[in-house]
Amino acid sequence: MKKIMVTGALGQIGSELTGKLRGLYGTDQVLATDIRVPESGPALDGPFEQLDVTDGKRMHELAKSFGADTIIHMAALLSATAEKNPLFAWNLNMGGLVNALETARELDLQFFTPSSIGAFGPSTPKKNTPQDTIQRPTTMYGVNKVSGELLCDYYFEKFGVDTRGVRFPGLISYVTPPGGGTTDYAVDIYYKAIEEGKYASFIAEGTYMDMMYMPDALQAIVDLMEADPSKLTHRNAFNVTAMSVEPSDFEKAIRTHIPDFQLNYDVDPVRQAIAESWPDSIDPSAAIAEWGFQAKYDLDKMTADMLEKLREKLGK
Ligand code: AKB
Repeated sequence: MKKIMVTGALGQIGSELTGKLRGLYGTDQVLATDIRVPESGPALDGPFEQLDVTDGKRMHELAKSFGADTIIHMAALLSATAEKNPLFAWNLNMGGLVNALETARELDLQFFTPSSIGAFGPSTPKKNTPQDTIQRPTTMYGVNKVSGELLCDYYFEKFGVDTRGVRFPGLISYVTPPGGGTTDYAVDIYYKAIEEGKYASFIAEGTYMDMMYMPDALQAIVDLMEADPSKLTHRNAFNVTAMSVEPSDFEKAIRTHIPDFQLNYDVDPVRQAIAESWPDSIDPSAAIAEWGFQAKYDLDKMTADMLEKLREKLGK
């Protein structure tokens, strides 16, 4: 990875990934693109172009004129938003992905895109979900993610595009809030703990999902992209996770720093149903074996860092 184009660079992952890649490979080596145009902020510290990922011609032109050797395709709608407007989600998530894969094929670029725990469904084994298993998701987001995993495999097998990817769990970060995800409660809870000392979770007590702190997610992308291709059996859609947690686990962890913190529940049936269709915990052993994946943050370490950084950010 030397000249990298990032789509969705203002999103939850893209905004931090762009900064990390610029730190590693040089500011001018990373072209940030997004459908939105920021007035200020880190995306503008280096090259930035507006890009609607459904416009394949412009995507190709931007990658070509930048001289990219890698495309990291992050632009996508998350699970809860996709469920509200499934056809739009299909067009954006799949249309954007096909355009990015075609750009990679035409210009011979290395390629990364994330899949998700949302690629699993109710008939998938729920605990320690294997790398290779039943994938019959019941959400549009999940349908997009499984289709995307297969499409990335296809572009590798058929055209030799160096496609790589992981199945991300819920990602937790103090920098850019997520939007429209089922796991977003795990970010909201930290903001509300500091701002109000209490939080009403839209996910019910006892609902386990995998989560990961953003620094580990960013490192996973870099490590997978730099991995020796001869060691990769799976290439796309590696299970990665740092913890399997439910809302009251966050409550306990936050209370060690904010003893009066109160957690209540105001369950959203739509997001609860999505969460229940996903695994409780996934098995990352293929990622560990094939490219040395490891997460540095567990729940307690992440909570301490989140609260410290959020207090600085919110001035509390
Ligand atoms: C979502 O909740 O939609 C995402 C995901 C797990 O892919 N955070």
